[in-house]
Amino acid sequence: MATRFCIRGLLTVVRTVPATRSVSSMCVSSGRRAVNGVDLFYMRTGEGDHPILLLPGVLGSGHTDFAPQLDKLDKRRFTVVAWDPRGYGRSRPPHRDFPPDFFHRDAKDAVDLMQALGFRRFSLLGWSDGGVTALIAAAVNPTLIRRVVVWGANAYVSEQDVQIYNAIRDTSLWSERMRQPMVEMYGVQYFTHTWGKWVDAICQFKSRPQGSICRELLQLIDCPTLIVHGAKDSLVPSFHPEFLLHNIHSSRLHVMSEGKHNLHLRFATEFNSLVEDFLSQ
Ligand code: TYC
Repeated sequence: MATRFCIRGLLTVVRTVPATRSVSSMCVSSGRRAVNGVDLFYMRTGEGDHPILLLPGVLGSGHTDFAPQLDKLDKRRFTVVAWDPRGYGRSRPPHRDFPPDFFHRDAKDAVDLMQALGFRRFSLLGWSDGGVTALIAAAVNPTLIRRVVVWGANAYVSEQDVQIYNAIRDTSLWSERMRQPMVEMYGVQYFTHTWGKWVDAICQFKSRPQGSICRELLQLIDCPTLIVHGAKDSLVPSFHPEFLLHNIHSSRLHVMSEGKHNLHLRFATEFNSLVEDFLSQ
C-alpha cells in the first residue's frame, strides 16, 4: 500500500544539505514491497517513461541521501524510485548484517524490487556503497539496465582505503552534522553497532585477491556508464574513479572540481543537470 506525502519535510533529515536551498512542493509517494523475504521501503516520484533507481550509501536511505534528486529531477522525463536497502532506513526489520556477499545481495534486492514494481528496463544512480551495488547489478543484468551513474564508488579496497575506514570507525569523532541524521534515523546504539560491522566487513575485502569488491565484473558492464568524481572527496582517492574508467568499456568520467563525497547534495543543480543530460542521450 502506497502513501503520499510532500518532500518539504524531508529536508530536515537530509545529510549536509544547506538549510537555505529552496524546495518545491512536489509530492512523492512511498510504499513497501516484499522482495526476497524482506519488506523493502521505497519512495517514488515522476511519471516519465525512463525509470531510475537511486541507490544510497552505507546506512543511507532515500530520505537521508536523495532529497534534491527526488525533488528536482525532471518528472516528465523520468520516474524516480529511491530504495532503502534491507536493514537500512525504513527497510527494517531485519537488522542489517554484512555477509561476504552483501553487495551482491543488495544488487539482487534492488533489481528484484524494480521488477516487482513493474519496471522492465531502468537506469541506476548509485552513491558510494550504492554505486558498488549499481555496478554489480549492471554487470549481472546487462539486458535490464539502460544506463548507470556512479559517484564515490570503489571496485577494490587498497591499504590506503583501510586506513581511511579505520580513521572514521569511531563515530563519536564524527562532526555533529554527519552524526545527527544517523542518530535520528537509527538511535545511537543501532547506528554505532551497524557502522562498526560495516567497517569490519569492508576491510575484509582487502584480504581478497587485489582487494577486489567487484573488479572482475566491470568488464561485463555493457551499458553507457557515467562516473562522477569530486576532486575534493577525502574518502575516495581519485585512483578509484580512474580504475572504473579504464575497466568499464562504455564509461566516461566527469570530475567536479569543488565536489566532496556529498557532491550530489552540495551541488545538486549541477549534478542533476549532468545526470539528466547523460540519461537522455
Ligand atoms: N562507501 C561509503 C558510503 O557508502 C563512504 C566511504 C567511502 C567511507 C570510502 C569511507 O574510505 C571510505 N557512504
